[in-house]
Amino acid sequence: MLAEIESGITRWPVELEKEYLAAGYWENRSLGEQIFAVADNFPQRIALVDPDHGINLTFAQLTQRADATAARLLQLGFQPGDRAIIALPNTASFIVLLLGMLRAGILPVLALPSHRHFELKTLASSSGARAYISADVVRGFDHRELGEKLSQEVPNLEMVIIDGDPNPGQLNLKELLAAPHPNEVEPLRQRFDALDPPADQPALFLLSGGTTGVPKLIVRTHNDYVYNAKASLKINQFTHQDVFLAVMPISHNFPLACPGVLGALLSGAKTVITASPNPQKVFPIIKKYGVTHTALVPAVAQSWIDYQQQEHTGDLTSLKTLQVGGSRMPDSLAIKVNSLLGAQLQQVFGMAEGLINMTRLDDSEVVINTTQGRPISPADEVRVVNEHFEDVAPGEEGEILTRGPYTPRGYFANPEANEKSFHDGWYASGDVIHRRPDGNIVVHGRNKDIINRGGEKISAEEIESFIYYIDGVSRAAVVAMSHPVLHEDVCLVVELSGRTTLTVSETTEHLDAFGVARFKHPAKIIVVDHIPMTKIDKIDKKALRDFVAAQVD
Ligand code: OOB
Repeated sequence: MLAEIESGITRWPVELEKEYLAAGYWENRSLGEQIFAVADNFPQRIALVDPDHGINLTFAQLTQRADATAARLLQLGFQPGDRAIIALPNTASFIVLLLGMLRAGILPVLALPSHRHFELKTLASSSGARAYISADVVRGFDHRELGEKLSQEVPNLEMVIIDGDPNPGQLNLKELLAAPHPNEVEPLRQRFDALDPPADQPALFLLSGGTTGVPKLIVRTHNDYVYNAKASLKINQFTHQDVFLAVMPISHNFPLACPGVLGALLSGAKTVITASPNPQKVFPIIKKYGVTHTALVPAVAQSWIDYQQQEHTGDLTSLKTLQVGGSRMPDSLAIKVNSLLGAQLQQVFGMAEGLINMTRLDDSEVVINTTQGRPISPADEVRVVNEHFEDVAPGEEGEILTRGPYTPRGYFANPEANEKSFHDGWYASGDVIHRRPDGNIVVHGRNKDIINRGGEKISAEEIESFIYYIDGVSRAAVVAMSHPVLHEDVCLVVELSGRTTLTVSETTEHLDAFGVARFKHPAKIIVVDHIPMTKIDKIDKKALRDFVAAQVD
């Protein structure tokens, strides 16, 4: 059934697959089946709360809706193995849909509502998705129109499914997600229990925060992704009495599966899902629902701490663990978490490509506040290497390589990217780290040409390629500049000929015309006579970053 995509997938070596199974890291049970088995133990417990839309679903209601959704999707003509892009904001609908797709064996491609025409067109083509699923209007942007355009341009994208008010010819997500008639519940359950997809097959596609112009797809199998969530759960001592708050976009691996929403579902715990991380909105939600765990990027953690420091109004007593990751948390911020938010900090250094590192809850303060933790699985392998892929001496700085039971061996159908990022099965994330004698990792920087804007990764090359279309730009370089809240933002340095200025509003207009997501647009432009070059005539990004830092600070 999955023959069409099988050729794009790099599997683990067969011997290793056997080892992971024998050791119990892989359980040979699908994600949907495992969540349903847990739900059977807690049918009347609340699984999902969406305070933005007044939705409360018990585990029984959630699983029943998921099966009904699965049936309606198949009725529309989807087949197991088909792909569909989800670009929904954080809502209960997203989770019901995700579970429904897992039950039907339809593979979600997890995009963001901030993605625009450029990203989505590329994704729709590379994934072969048959549908684009989004909300009608998000932050003033009309996704129905975008969906129409995409479906006209990409032949495989036949359906546009809208949460809200669809345009003519588009489908209404709410109708797909509605509860089944009571008579249908049992037959649907039996039907989809029987259709359970093999656990060594793909469950979903994540996007890589990668360095090249084309968003790369990461295939996560049921076996590896269940383990991702369960290994994270084990370290977090998360139980069915805990409450997880999903506040960062759940298309990201971190709030989805580390342990995140999937971990909460697999524990029989409650998930509260909301779209805005604004502390004024979120703090009352934490209090009302007794949230115990959440996952944030440092920029959001900082906004919570600042707010609490200024307003002293948040009752966060229920909060036990605050996970922070996605970009390097400054040590100076880490030390404030416990005293100001009253929660134990857990630093998380992870990647959609697999490897997750976490500080442990009982680690010393020094470890928790100054390191990014250690791998969550005993089967994770980590090397620290120099530019020739030779191991550096213990404790020395180098680039991290990793492989393991939840780190796939290649991107989907992208031999060029695999050549660059995978070496003999080892994934090279491009992060520069050192490992302390106790095994904890400290992230120092990176050898990859990206900007990490508050946790969202932006490829410099991608933005540069669009800037070159602007008349009068003779050379362009995109680099990170420091930002007080996001820690990094996008700075464009240009050499011009035939024009003397280039403004941010001009580049915004230009990038909008290409349909490039707004979060990737330059926030500052510096015009120079000469962009520094290396001896081999490449742009010297390091010198440029130093130059920009001197200009901006
Ligand atoms: C998470 O995943 P991605 O795929 O969006 O980004 C991965 C990259 C890493 O290679 C690294 O460059 C950076 O994000 N990163 C960190 C970090 N956590 C991620 N850099 C420094 N310190 C950290 N704590 O960002 C992600 C996935 C799962 C869990 C957590 C984060």
